[in-house]
Amino acid sequence: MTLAVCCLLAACSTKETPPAAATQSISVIPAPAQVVMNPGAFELKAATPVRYAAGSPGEQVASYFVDLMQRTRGVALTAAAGDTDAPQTIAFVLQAREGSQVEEGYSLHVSPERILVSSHSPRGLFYGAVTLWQLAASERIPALEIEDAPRFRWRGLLLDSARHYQSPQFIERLLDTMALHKLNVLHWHLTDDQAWRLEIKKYPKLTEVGAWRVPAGPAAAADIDPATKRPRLYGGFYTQDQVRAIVAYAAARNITVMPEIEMPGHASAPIAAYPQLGVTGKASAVPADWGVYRNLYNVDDSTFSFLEDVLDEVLALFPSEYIHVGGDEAVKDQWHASPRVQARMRELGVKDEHALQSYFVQRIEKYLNAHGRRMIGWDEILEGGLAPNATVMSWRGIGGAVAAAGAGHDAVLSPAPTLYLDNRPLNTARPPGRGPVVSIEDVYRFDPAPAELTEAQRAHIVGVQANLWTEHVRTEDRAEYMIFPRAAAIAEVGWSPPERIDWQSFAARLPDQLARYRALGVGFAQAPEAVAVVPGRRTSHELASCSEKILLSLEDDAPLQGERAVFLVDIMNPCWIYRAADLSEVGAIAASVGQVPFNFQIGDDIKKIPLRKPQTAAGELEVRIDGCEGEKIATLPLAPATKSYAVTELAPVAIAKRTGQHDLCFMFTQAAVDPLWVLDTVQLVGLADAEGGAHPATVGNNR
Ligand code: TNX
Repeated sequence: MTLAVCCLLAACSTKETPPAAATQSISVIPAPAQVVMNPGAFELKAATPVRYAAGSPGEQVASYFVDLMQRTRGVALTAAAGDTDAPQTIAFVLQAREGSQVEEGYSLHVSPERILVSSHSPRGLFYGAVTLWQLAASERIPALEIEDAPRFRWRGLLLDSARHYQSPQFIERLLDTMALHKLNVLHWHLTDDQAWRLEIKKYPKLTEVGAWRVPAGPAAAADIDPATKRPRLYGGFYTQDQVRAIVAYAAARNITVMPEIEMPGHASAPIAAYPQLGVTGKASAVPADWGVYRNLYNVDDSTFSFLEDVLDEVLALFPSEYIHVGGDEAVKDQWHASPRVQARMRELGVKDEHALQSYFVQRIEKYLNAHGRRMIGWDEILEGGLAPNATVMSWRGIGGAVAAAGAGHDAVLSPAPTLYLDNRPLNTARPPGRGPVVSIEDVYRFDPAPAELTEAQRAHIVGVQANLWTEHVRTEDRAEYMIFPRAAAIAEVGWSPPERIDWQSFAARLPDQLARYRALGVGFAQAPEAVAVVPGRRTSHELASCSEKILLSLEDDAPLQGERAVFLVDIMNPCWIYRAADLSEVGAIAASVGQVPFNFQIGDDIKKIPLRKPQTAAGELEVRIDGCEGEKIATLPLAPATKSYAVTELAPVAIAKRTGQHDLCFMFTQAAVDPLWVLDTVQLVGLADAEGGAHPATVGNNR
């Protein structure tokens, strides 16, 4: 054996990963790369000095740590410059380190005598402080040695502030909590069809017009603003001063705020503000539907000048190396139909609309590169030819990342549905969002090193990101609920080495993470307390959906103030099944129903929604037995519900006596898709009640 090999082996054996049991005895998320437990503990007291070398970056980190301890543990430590080698101190020390120079790495040594957090970078020091804060849940901090560094350099979270607006205060709190997960990229989705939220000085109408919309539906249309005598507008935007403050706040927590300015699609709001940017030239209001609009930017030079002007202001605000330009879901119909766009395509010599999107994106990339930045876009930017230096954010599964990495490009993994936090987090909960459940375990089990990739291609995976889209996430409380604790799972996937990824271990550490959220005042999802079941009554979330084409947990559009109902509905096929209903003692069926605006841009798919012929003008709720093709056993007229924007209890309808268990199928008849009728609850009314003509036992509803 040569000397070199000996050394190599020796180096390996000192770095040998300790047995899993050693890491499990501390409760840190994300799990550190290497932990060695030692005997004894450091006793933390309020009098324990927190030290850093005068004038070093340790100062900022030390005061961050002290503040955190005060806020969350009520311990009043004091940070000061001084001797970082003194006994019974906590020291934050920036030191040149040999060996691995991973930018965000750190060491944390706890002995009964002292605590030393050291790193060769301020970032690493910061993460060491975060780990120490997690360990300092009690006064006895176990003696140990941690050597830690992230697996990926991109550990992101997307916040969609376009579909719904969140306050700067909320965003700062989110940044705070992200930092405590060692997440380091906030992907800020600032523009979309439904809003433009970033102040651009040169184009004031982007926010004067583009940041405001009339929400969908009759309840909002009837909500007249006394000041304007028009329907009240929903919206808001971020001033450049606010953005600068947010970016600085993030930077102090080692988070890069990466803006996304969508193009060439998802652009209805800017086109509403400046119709000359669009293809049709027609003026229209900022729309309030979800889904995919056909509106695209045109490809005139003046439009590129506009985008470059916007980017100039964006670059001045955001130091982020990467600028996200969207690129997703740009349906090409308008470009295809426009003689002007087609003429421009011939001039440019591009063969089809995909190639035109590629031209569009490459032109923007050149501009960004010339200004020292890198471009990133959703995986559609691969279509028609990828811009030469672009990084791909893979959302339609991981195929985009595989293709990008194969072509030598970097990629971030952010696949739907696994890393899409707009999906419901728990089966037992009914927040508005996408219907299919993505549990914390689903997120945790996401593999960022897919077998489809060769070793060389894996090197192009720069990281992972979870996305909170907010079509159905109207409030800040709900945003937190959707993000946490699933963000803890993505944080560990992005940070911890593969040999530390262990669901059982993570699940065992989760209760401590939830305790941290409580200490921080951060909302999170957890299984609700068991609610008393009203016999025979089920909410839409407790029924089976007949299909899951576009399954949504959809919030009612009314009432405008106060609590609203939430319905689980497949908007492509509103149809529910009450499985194995025991009808032996049932004399009648009652239901509560809602109607919501059909505000979904789904293109020609709208023709696929089945419409069943109504018997009366208002339509009916029909109940069939033994499946949806079975005999109709009850018909509940919708007329009483047409007058209410919110939920209406329909009177029970008697059914013929039956025995045994049957699947009951609930479908509406209606002449048009809008409004969308939805089931809130169904109730099987006992024979005694039904015969007495009584209404069903009063039900608490699911609001
Ligand atoms: C698809 S993800 C989108 C978003 C939606 C999201 C959830 C991506 C690049 N585009 O515009 O918000 O689904 O509905």
